[in-house]
Amino acid sequence: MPAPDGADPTLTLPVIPHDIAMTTAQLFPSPATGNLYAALRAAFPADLDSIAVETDHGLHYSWRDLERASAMLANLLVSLQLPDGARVAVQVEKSVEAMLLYLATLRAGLVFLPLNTAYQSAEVQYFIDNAEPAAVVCTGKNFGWVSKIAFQAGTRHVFTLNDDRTGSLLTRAAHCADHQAVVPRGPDDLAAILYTSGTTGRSKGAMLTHANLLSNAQVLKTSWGWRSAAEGGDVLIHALPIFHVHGLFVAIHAALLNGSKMIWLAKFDPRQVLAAMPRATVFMGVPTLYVRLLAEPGLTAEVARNMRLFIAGSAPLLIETFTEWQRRTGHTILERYGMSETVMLTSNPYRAIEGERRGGTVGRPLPGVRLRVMSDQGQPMPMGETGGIEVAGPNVFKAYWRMPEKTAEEFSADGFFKTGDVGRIDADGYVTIVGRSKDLIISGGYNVYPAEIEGYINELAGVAESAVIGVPHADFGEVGLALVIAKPGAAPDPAAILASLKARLANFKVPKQCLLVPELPRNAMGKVQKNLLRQRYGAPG
Ligand code: MCA
Ligand code: AMP
Repeated sequence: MPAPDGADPTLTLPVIPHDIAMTTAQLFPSPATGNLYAALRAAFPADLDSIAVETDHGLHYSWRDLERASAMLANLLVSLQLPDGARVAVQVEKSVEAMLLYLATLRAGLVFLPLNTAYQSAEVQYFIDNAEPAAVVCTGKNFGWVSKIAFQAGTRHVFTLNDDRTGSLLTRAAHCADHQAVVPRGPDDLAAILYTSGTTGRSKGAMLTHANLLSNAQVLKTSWGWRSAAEGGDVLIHALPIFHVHGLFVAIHAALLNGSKMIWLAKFDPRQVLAAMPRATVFMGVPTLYVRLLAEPGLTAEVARNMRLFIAGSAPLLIETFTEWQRRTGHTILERYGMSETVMLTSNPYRAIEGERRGGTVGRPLPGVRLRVMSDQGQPMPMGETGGIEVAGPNVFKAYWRMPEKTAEEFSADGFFKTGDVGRIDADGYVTIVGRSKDLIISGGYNVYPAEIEGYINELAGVAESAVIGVPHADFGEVGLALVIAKPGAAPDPAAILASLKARLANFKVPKQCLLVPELPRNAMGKVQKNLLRQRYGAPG
């Protein structure tokens, strides 16, 4: 239906005059090349002995190392004779070997399921019970409890992998051949499942296909002007965790698909990033990383002189951070927007000819992405007006794992995915995200669903009910604040509430503060009015 002002609310802007909105058929000329790994491998440089990854521990991995080691790991996985579509769940610390395990899972035609290392047993139990992985890889120190959960759920194979290149996975793979024929996969075959927390507390597994991931990687490679070796090449500073979309797909795919070296940091450390900058050209980070880099006196235009591009996303980048970064380094951060269900959706322009990088916006829909803004009643909103953001494109996931009702609920009748983000599109196509209809806190780039935390708090002795809200925070952007109503006659201790959450939940989910309150404001339907709570308690922290 046309928007009231006659403008087409569905934007697929041909802003970049390149042939990058490739069709699936172009990306996958034959079924044998349908495997994402095959496309990544095809982009390795001719000189396989050149360095692909350099770590903060002084290790160097050549492209040949990546090819051989991922073949060995893939051969190990293939030798397990797992059925088609089998899941490999992985909860390990960041290491190059963990990335190789991801590549090996693709090569073996299996489905990669990464898990945040902060998750504790109840959280891991949920994912394993829900996904029923055929193989689980965990750290040696967690083997006791993870293997117990996995074996109880019917998993037959549990391996260990530590961040110092030890563990049963590597020991077993060492006996495998270092050549492997990539298992053919079609574009619609599953490559990964990424769990995103659910608003009701139940996490949903977003099923991403080889085509979802490769089409997005191709678009980003061109949109962000990754330079070929002949143009001087690129070097990426990889400082993000590799169990979420940003570090695992956006960063790793971009570097591999461009045959670009990565400077691999096991953990984000602003000083290590600054030390790497003179030898690098691209950096990707969540806003907290930029805030922490700005706190370093060593961040100067001189140290960033060799850099070509700074990319931010996963959470809103404050305009102050955007402006201050420009002032300190002379570089304009490129902000983009995406989701686990969709990989990347929009991006500010890379090239000046395509427009300015506009702070406070997430740029325009990427080539191939259709993005529209809808009213609560499912009608297109006029240009410039605010509504729910819906998207479609080759990057949008297939379905939620074993949740057909949820999948149906979150897609419109004409196939658009309802993101739960609220925003508007300007006349020149820039998208601004102004809020979320989903009750979600994004803290330091990690998503925290209040419903899940409230569920835990409400079970504690002396608690009648609770509401968790996000409040501004200088470092993490937003953090959780728990507001708790005591049962009559009870006086639960806020510090004890936080301590018991910490014992059971991933640490980043634990609210930073807990207050006892006499009541929670409710609307006529009896629903807690979190907007009022945010107004009352949301002074910047
Ligand atoms: C750590 N802490 C946090 C967070 N991280 N609290 C709230 N939010 C956080 N994100 C707390 C811990 O609970 C702990 O508190 C204390 O900080 C120190 O923990 P540590 O792990 O040492 O923290 P850190 O190393 O300083 O980590 C901060 C970080 C990290 C580097 C900003 O959170 C991070 O890597 N964030 C990036 C997340 C990311 O990659 N997101 C992309 C998602 P205590 O001691 O009290 O327990 S992908 C995505 O969103 C999409 C789709 C997209 O668009 O990209
Ligand atoms: P995830 O659960 O990791 O898939 O998180 C996806 C959510 O992160 C999106 O729905 C947005 O709410 C948020 N997000 C990602 N990038 C941005 C951005 N640049 N600005 C604002 N929010 C963002």
